[in-house]
Amino acid sequence: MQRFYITTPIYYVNARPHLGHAYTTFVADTLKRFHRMCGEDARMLTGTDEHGDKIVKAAAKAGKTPQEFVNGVSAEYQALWPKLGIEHDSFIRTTDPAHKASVQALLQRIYDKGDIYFGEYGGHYCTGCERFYTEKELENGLCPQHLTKPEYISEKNYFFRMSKYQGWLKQYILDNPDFIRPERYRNEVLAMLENGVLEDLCISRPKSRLEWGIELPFDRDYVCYVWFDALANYISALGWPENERDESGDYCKYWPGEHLVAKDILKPHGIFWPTMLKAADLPVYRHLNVHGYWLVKDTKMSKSLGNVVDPQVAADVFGLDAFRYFLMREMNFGSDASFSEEAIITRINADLANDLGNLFSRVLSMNAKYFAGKVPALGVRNEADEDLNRLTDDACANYVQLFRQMRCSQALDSLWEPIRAMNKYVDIQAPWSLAKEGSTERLGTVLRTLLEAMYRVAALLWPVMPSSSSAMQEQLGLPCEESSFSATRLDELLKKREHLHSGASIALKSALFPRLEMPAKEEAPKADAKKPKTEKNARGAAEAPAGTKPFIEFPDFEKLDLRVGVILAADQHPHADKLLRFDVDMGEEKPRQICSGIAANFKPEELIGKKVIVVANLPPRKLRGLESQGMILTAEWPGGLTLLSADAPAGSTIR
Ligand code: ME8
Repeated sequence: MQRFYITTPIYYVNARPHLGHAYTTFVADTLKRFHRMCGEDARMLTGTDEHGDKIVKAAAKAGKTPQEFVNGVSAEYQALWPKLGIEHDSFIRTTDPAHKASVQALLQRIYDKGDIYFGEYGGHYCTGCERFYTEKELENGLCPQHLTKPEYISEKNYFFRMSKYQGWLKQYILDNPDFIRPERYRNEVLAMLENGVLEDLCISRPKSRLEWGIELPFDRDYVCYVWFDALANYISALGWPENERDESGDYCKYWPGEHLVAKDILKPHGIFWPTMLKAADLPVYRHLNVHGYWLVKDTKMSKSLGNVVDPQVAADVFGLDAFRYFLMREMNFGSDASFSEEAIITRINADLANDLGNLFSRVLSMNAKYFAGKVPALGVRNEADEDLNRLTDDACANYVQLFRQMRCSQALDSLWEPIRAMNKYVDIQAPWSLAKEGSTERLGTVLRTLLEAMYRVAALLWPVMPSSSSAMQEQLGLPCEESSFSATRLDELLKKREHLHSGASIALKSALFPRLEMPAKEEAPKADAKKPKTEKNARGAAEAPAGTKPFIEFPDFEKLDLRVGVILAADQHPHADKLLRFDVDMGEEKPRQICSGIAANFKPEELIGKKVIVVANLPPRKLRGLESQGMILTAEWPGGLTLLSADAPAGSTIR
């Protein structure tokens, strides 16, 4: 029996699960189900990444010990997945004793081979990324991911001789074109390997700086770098190294597996992990499947921007299967996609309520009306019936092939061809006219042709929408039995055109996907008597009242991100009399440094503790040599100036 092992990243426990985490985990669950449906022995792994600096800081902020803190957030992840219908087979935590032992074994093996050495290192360390950056990698001296200034740290550490494997990895990627897919990410990794020499990887942190990690087996004064620890989860979860040579053990059965990640963690998965495996003489993974980001209003989701989508709320509001369908259909695997209420409602109404739901509803109610809910017999088929069957055959075959290539959105698109064609077929064949004419045999053939094609489509949808697919199969009188999944059954779904039994009772009606109401659009402000009259300019566009700046569009206004900040520290700018320098708490990991030209109006010490309003999404810029990461808003009048304020916690959004 073929085996399929799919993994998600193990998520950091410094944040609560959001749409992005749910997406990757849904894809993994869908792929696992897909491979089960194909008759394979499929297994899925997810888990939580619990060591490192970030976690220590988040725990301290929450007033907990790291262990208490990670237990709490990991439990949230573990509780969420079943609620979202996710059926993972194992959940790994990097604080599990078995994982720790496995990481130590991996380190020891590479150390014994001579590929880990002790050396001195100085670098720019970003706590957000938990990694060192070289001068070249920084953008304007800032971490390219977090736009914060890394700390320069120089210390003795252990290094993995990653550079030794640069040539091998490049050749491996060239020889295995879909090792990293889609292609754009393969090219990105190749570019990383081609642009100069790959540096050795610093894989330790001295305990004097960080205790929360796995001890190096060969030096108890150091803990292991989080990425080295985290990546090993993919094999530690299979019981490696104990069962490395045991054919009946999980490691031999399931490794090498398939990884699923977003583009943010391409480098550790595309470079660190295969070289680590190679150094340990272990086989590399089958494929690294890389997807894009879910954006909200074209912006990356982040806690500080307050635009994080809670997957459980979305599943409750839109329905779990509809939410899953939307995510799988809307994101072209590899590219970014936008999440919005409008987008999900539009998609659900068009594809599920109108196309699929409507098809089931009309065909089942006609069958109830004309055949008392019994499956009608097939008569002679005409060209239109054959066309529909051929289209269904092709679409089903494409669906399976596209799924195997991780092209889930295109796979679903392909399956919607027969669904739309069936709705057209109903319109053209007009069963109601056949009934009126008394053409019972032809009426039966039309409905039976539809019911059969509906069954094949419904059954194939199981990996994406398990409950709805089961409900549809049940309505057609053939309940979905997971125990019957096999390669033969899949082959039948792809090729066999008759599955239902003539005369069997099927559902009399179906109401699967209710249409959703689009939320009322925010109305453009109506010009009324109290508001200043607007003038039209030469092109007929409205002009702003005299004395104000020209009108802007509402979407332009929406781009502004205004936040409440609390001034933690204030002092005179060292090189500019007019500027004050502040540390402002914006509810983020670190306070922001902001410079503001208000030295003539305030003494620095009188502003400490003051709540201010900050434009939070201006790009950082240097003001007389100091970087300013935002702008504090003021109200001004002739001869006076004050700071805008709001009585709300740091980080609150202003709308
Ligand atoms: O990176 N859109 O954990 P993490 C799509 N612990 N997917 C998103 C997303 C978004 N906006 N945001 C997050 C780590 N994800 C490490 C991984 S693995 C050995 C260690 C998903 O909690 C996506 O899968 O930051 C991304 O790769 C992952 O969450 C990052 O999760």
